[in-house]
Amino acid sequence: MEETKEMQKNTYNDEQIQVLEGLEAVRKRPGMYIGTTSLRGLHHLVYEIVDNSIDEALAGECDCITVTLHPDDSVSVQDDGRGIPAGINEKLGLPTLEVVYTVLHAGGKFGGEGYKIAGGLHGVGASVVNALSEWVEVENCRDGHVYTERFERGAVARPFCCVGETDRHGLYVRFKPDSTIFEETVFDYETLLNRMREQAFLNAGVKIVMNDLRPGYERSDTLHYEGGIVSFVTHLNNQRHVESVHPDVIYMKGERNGSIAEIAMQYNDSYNETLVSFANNMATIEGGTHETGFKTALTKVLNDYARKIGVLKNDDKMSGEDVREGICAIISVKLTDAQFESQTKAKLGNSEIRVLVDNIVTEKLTEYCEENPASAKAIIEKALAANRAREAARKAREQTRRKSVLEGSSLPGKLADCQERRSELTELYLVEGDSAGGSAKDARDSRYQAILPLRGKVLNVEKSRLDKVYSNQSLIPIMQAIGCGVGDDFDVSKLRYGKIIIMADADVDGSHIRVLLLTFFFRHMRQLIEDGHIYLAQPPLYKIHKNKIVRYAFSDAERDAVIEELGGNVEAERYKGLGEMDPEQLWETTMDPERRTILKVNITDALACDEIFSVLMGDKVEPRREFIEANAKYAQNLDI
Ligand code: 28F
Repeated sequence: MEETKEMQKNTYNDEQIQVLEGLEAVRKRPGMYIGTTSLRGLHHLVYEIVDNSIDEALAGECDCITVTLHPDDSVSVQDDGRGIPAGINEKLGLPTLEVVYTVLHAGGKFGGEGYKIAGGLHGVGASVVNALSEWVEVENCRDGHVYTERFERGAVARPFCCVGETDRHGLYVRFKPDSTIFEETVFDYETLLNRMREQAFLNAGVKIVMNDLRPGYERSDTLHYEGGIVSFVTHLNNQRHVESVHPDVIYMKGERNGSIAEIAMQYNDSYNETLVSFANNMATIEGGTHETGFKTALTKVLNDYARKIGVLKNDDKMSGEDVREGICAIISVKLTDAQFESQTKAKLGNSEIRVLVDNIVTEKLTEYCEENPASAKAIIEKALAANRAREAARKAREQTRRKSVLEGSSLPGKLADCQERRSELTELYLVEGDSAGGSAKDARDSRYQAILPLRGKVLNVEKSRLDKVYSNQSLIPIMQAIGCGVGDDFDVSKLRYGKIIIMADADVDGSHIRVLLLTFFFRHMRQLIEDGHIYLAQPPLYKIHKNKIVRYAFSDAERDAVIEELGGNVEAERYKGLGEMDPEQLWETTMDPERRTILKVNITDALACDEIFSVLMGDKVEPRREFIEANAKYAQNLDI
């Protein structure tokens, strides 16, 4: 017996070996634990650590979390919670802090039932961050003592040790992601800020302070919302008019068997639905039972009330889409045993949550309608208007279809189509103006490139009802050429071109057309953006020539560099528009796949994108002016 104990001091026991193997597995296959080693995965490390502080806040033990970006590309997270208990974990014979930082899936398993509520995307926590970091320094303040421990690539580099006394409490963690694992190791402040703001909204009262200490980028922000998700809705509706419907955010909350559901909602005067749901502080972008419960109850309550006050006749019915037109709603549920229908945790599956949310909304929204009849009436008027517009849109869509049948072909007359039929190989250029359209037709490789000149001003769909959109003369040819339908009829398998390239002038009018078209795609064919089918052409700004040498420049800086390079009597002329280029020039600068640059439009953050679209395209002037002033320098290459 004695001998065995001695042995354990010098060698690893079975459990400790498992610990080491666990972290090695994380380093070997990081994607399995954090999804990706791209920039997204890098930021994910911070979220995992912050989640632990949020858990402490949810336990009612932490008020303030500080996230700091340091000049050496490390990041620190500090909270004023209880700190980690200082004792030794019996099973492993290791300090608890070391267990939390070295054992995969520690927390719930080793920490007693139900401690962990906030779950990271993959629910992996501190040990994964440790495994994927060059080093981690932890300072744990608890019961008057300061303890520290250091890890390098997951292994203990300086053992857990008491280093002093303090009257502070809480955990401070600083780590540097491993550059041999991540493709990039420079954090983006804005990305972290957006996530921290979301967490501050979802956890009312928690204060999150962010600091950037990197030279040249110094900055600090404090995120603190006593109103929680009510503040979230106000923030999302900030760019929109709400007074015309109802002035107050409706807030509903309920609890059952340890699960909590909260809903905040407010209609605005737009026609869009902004419904964002969360389970345990993670966005559930594919929805799930909490969203279903909300939608069912909302439709039922509003139909019942409309019938009760006599504005809806017996057989008429408002659909779910009708009652959600112009709604902005946040649904947040917190539960101990969240079940997800997909690996990415994007869809919540717990059926008891559907019942819980349905009950809360049925009870509380009915009560709201009874107590606020004027607001309830305004909401119902809006839903009825949506109902009528949807009916009109259906008729307009049918008419579009019928018309194209009469013409014998469903393709627009102005389209110069390509020969190739396989959409993976084809490109559609949407070209501003007839003269540029003409050049593009002559310039293109007609085997796989199609040209559609745009006629007239593109409709601003942000300000238009569905029936207007579907019957609009500038949009119909685009919808017909692309071929996959819109809205409820959208079917990506019918897509006729793999790349849809917007080619507009590099001036203010061109920017306007780009934004109008992107708004249309974003609102009515969003999947095309999500699947990476929408691109922006990049025509040159300058033509520079010296005798027979001709060069093009795509920015002022590039123009200056080319002038410098060519020296002597160089001439630089600014292109006023695409129409000024002859077909050959257009081909070699903007359309030849071998030489052109095209920007793929991607939705990195659907919420931020939604915000940008409504600021740019909505009808509140003040926020638009502020946005354009703040972003003037980026206006040339708006990257959504
Ligand atoms: C900067 C990141 O990780 N904060 C944390 C706590 C508090 C407790 C805890 C954490 C107990 C047994 C696992 C304290 N007192 N910030 C953080 N704050 N972990 S992590 O407990 C860990 C579990 O093993 C804590 C009483 N209960 C829990």
